[in-house]
Amino acid sequence: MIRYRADVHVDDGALKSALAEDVRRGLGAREKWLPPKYFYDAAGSALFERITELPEYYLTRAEQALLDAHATAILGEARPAEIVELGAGSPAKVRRLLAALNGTGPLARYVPVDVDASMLGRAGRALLGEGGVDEVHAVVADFERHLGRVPPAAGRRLVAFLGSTLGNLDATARHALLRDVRSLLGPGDHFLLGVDLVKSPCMLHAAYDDAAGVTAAFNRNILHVINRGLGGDFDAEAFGHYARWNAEEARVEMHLVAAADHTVCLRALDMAVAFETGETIWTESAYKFTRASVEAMLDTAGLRLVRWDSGGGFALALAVPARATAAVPHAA
Ligand code: AVJ
Repeated sequence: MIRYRADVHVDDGALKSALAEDVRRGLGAREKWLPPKYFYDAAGSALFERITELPEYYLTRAEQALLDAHATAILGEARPAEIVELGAGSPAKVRRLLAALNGTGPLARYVPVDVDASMLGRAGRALLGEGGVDEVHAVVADFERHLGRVPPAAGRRLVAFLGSTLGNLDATARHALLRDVRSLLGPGDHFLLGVDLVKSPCMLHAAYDDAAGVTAAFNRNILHVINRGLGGDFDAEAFGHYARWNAEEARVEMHLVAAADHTVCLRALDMAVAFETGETIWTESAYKFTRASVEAMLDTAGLRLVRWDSGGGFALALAVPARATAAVPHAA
């Protein structure tokens, strides 16, 4: 019996042309920007793992504590036969969910969705070896583009989107993603969302500008990714790390700041990018939420909040598909 399978919807060629397109647009703009998904090559993923262990970066520990405390109750409510995990990354989060299933037997199927095929393979095989799940059906795909490719449900479904990854998306992209999530759910299915909460600016700033400089290295790593992918000659050390809390927009903004006037060449794009001293590349937004903002955001996507567990400045929101709204009758 085949217990691990992977459907591949993004290959290296597709990833490379998406990178080329995004960099051409982002670095060609008057206010330069880059999408945060390009942080995560092998080095960037390792740096992110180090970030999760920093004293200032409370998010991962807070979410883990919430999962340890409440996963049994959450899964008792959702009673899933399968878990679809978006932007799965490391198996640490789903492992906590599986541990909470004890007694009700192994999960029939785990469907992780992520662009990193090798990470999915390692995580999938490890989870199968641990016995918490019968079958892993990995979907190598971009969760912002390919949620339509998730295989049909194999039973009652829980879609999980943890780690506050949703916070990287702006309001328009969040809405589109939540609509896609809604269409993955049938009656009786659930959506579990992990979100970071609005809190003191000092704590937020420290979490994104740690004393050991790991977040700075993580931020600069995106320039190495571009150098390798597009034949660039960025000197990552010529950029400083800058993080600011934007209270109006409820987001932490991360930037790279050019230390001097200089020009960078991107061979694969035949593009020269000029920087002035102090000019920035906006590399990430990390939106922060409240219970009210989460409830409203879910609501406009056809999802209804049914459970809210918060602590340590973080929250787990459990939602179900809202009843279809009645069709508006024709005016007489
Ligand atoms: C993985 C998107 C949740 O926004 O906190 C960590 C990435 N950026 N430090 C976050 C990140 C800077 C992280 N997420």
